[in-house]
Amino acid sequence: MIKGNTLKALNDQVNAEYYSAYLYLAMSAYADRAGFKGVANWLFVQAQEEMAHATHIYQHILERGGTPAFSDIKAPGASYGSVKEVFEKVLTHERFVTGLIDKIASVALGENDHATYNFIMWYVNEQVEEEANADEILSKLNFIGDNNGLLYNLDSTLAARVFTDPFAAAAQNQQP
Ligand code: OFO
Repeated sequence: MIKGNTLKALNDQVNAEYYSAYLYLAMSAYADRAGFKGVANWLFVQAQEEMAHATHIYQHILERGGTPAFSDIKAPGASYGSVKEVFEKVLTHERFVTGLIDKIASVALGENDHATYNFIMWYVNEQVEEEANADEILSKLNFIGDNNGLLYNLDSTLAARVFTDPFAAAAQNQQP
């Protein structure tokens, strides 16, 4: 049975994951309107991943006998000055989320909830990837500078990203 502080931290994280989805949708909309369809695609896929994270944590709360609690999702900022600014904000946000995930791990251990600790380790690893992905794109943008041709190439590369449900394989393994 899940305990109070761990339950609160997980419920807060469901909200944070939905906020992440909102944020990336807002960024995706900016990129789309600005003509960067590949960047818009990358961010839209990122938003889909965040929603998958939110529902995965929600399911863990239920599985551990907790009650999901819902709170307002903050509106994200919607105006950006450049694609580079977008990815600077993606990286800053993912670093912030890493801090939230680390805190859940500490709270779960403090309440002897090894099941939640084990569960949240997936996110600890995921955050390494989330930060690295944003960092890699930002490094490329720093290299590109004002070169529109290179920016166009990067946009084309980001158009190839496709959403794959990170939990689909695990769900299939649970089928009888
Ligand atoms: Fe849910 O990983 Fe980004 O925020």
